[in-house]
Amino acid sequence: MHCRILGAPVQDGAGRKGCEMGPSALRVAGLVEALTDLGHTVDDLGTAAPAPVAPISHPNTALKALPEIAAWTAALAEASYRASDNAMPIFLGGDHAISAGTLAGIARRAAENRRPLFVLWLDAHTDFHTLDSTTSGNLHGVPLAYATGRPGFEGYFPPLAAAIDPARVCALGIRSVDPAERIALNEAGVTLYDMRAIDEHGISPLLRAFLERVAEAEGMLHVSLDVDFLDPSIAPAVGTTVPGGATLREAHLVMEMLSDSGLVTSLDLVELNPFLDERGRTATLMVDLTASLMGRRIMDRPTRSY
Ligand code: B3U
Ligand code: MN
Ligand code: MN
Repeated sequence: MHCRILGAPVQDGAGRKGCEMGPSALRVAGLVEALTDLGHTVDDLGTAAPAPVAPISHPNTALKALPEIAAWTAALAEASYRASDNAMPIFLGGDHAISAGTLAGIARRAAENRRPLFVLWLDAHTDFHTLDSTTSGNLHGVPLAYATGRPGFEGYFPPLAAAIDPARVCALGIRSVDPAERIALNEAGVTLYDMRAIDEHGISPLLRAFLERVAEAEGMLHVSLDVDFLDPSIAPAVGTTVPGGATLREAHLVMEMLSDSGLVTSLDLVELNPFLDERGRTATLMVDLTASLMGRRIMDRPTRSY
């Protein structure tokens, strides 16, 4: 596969500073080498820059860094649209606010290709707030709402070339949902598998059902991997740790199933805060998970499922 990697050092969307260093840490942890070792070609596009920042005011006074995040969203929407032309883009966050831009650009690409776009959101959170409903004001909590065309972003974030159908979104690993998000998620028809669903059924049948839908529709599939999808005991480098996350084995299994499916067309690696890491272990884990998604296997023969 031909991969294009793009650094998006955004940190103003998160409550704690440090995600700006995420792209560097992922590179230092050997992302490019891991991909080339697997036989992929890699074009490192370097580091994105925000569009010019213009002042914006909004009635929700809790909002933090709205002009900055709007500027990043505009730049990343354009950059991700370009990076997804006949290649698999991998976006290195940066906090999860980068996905407002990456999803907008990928949705435009999918519309142009006349293919439905599906999104797998691997996260403790649903990031389904609008600019009006967020109480923390941290804009890493809004990208999925924006990209699925929820109202309230008009005049603040750039207009969407194409909105993603929320019925084509699957959120997996969820264990922290705010009341306003809960109501909106139910109305929107997002498929949501929380930790209870994972515990009751196992992660693989849940993911398999979603992948079957993507395959059936001949869709494109964007995967957005938030570090806090993982349990904090294995991935401490994130500002918003939530206990009870995916285990190492669950996370690798998800990545291997995604790889087997051959359906993934773009990827975000987000929320890595290297300032909070322990000797690079979270950055290394994110690279290892990416390698599993891109074809690394324990054995070089198909795994039997009985
Ligand atoms: N829903 C909360 C918490 C949160 C969302 N995303 C992260 N944290 N990383 C909020 O602030 O919007
Ligand atoms: Mn997130
Ligand atoms: Mn999260």
